[in-house]
Formats: sequence, structure tokens, C-alpha cells
Amino acid sequence: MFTRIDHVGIAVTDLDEAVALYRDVYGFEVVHVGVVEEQGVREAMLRTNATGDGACSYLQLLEPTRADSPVGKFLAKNGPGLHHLAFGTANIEAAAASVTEQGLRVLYPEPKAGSMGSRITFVHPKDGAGVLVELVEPAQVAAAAR
Ligand code: V0V
Ligand code: CO
Repeated sequence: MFTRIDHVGIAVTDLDEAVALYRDVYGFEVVHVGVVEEQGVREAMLRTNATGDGACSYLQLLEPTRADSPVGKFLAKNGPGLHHLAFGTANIEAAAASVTEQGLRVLYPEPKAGSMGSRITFVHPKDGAGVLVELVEPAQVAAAAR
């Protein structure tokens, strides 16, 4: 059902500073910087590898665009750090339905727009052993299915 860890989401207070750390110190390639307004984030994707299904794994650095957003609230409570773990799937509707059948709360009735043309939803952290899990269907998977 899930084919890889698509990305690890990290909450940061200063996106440019965090990008410099992961790019210049750790050497990861920045493939995308953008705003997902619905989620209240300015975010950067840094590629960490390529996998056999044509998709990659990334680090996602997340700076809030407003204080009352999920990442804004998280930062106020915890400070910067690991925010979520995203599992990649070729079929987000099927994956969300399966997780829902197992009794976990999936946060959106329909997937929403994510970074780089992906479709995303989330599993509530209280149902996921304290980890906020994102389900993500990357854009290239959706395009290949058309
Ligand atoms: C909150 N909690 C977390 C957590 N955020 N636990 C683990 N990891 C996190 N990231 C805990 C929090 O400590 C509370 O526990 C409890 O959940 C309720 O939290 P809250 O602060 O009262 O906040 P809520 O309930 O208003 O919101 C929490 C949820 C919210 C998870 C529902 O953050 C949400 O809707 N997240 C999904 C959207 C999201 O995170 N978007 C940003 C990434 P106690 O204190 O009660 O024990 S956007 C993204 O990844 C994109 C665009 C992409 O990848 O493409
Ligand atoms: Co994410």
C-alpha cells in the first residue's frame, strides 16, 4: 500500500536558514521552494534519494505563514523539530480508506493539494502512536494513471 517514505517534515522558524543548513552542511539538493497557502506553510523540498517507482524521498522544511496554522501552533508549543512523517502511495483514496477501516482518524474526507502537485491527507497523531502521518500521492503517479 505504501511504497516509500516520501518525506520527513521538519518545522522551522526561519526557512532560509534551515535550507542553508540542509543544503550547505548536509549537501542535499533543493528541488522546490513554494507556499501551500491552504496548509499555512512556506516549504522547501530537499531530495535525499531516488527510488524505483520514479518518485523520490525528501526532507520537507516547513515555516508557518500564519500563527494559527498547524505548523505555527506546533512551533509555539514545541519549538522547531520533527513535525510529520509522510508515506508515499500510488493510490491515496485506497490508502486512506484502508487506514480508516482500521479505525484511525484520517483528517480530510477528500485529499487536498500538497507540495509539487501532490495530493495529501493526514492521520491524527493521537491514532498514530504520537506521530502525525501524512499520506501522499506524488504528482508523477497521478499523471502516469491518466
Ligand atoms: C499536534 N499534536 C501533534 C502534532 N501536532 N503530535 C505529534 N506531531 C504533531 N505534528 C498533538 C498536540 O501535542 C496535542 O496533544 C494534540 O495533538 C492536539 O494538538 P493541538 O495543538 O491542539 O492542535 P490541533 O488539534 O488544532 O491540530 C492538530 C492536528 C493539526 C494534527 C489536527 O496539526 C493538523 O490538522 N495537521 C495536519 C495538517 C498539517 O500538519 N499541515 C502542515 C504540513 P495533547 O497536548 O492534547 O496531548 S503541510 C504539508 O506537509 C504539505 C503541504 C505537504 O507535504 O505537501
Ligand atoms: Co508534508
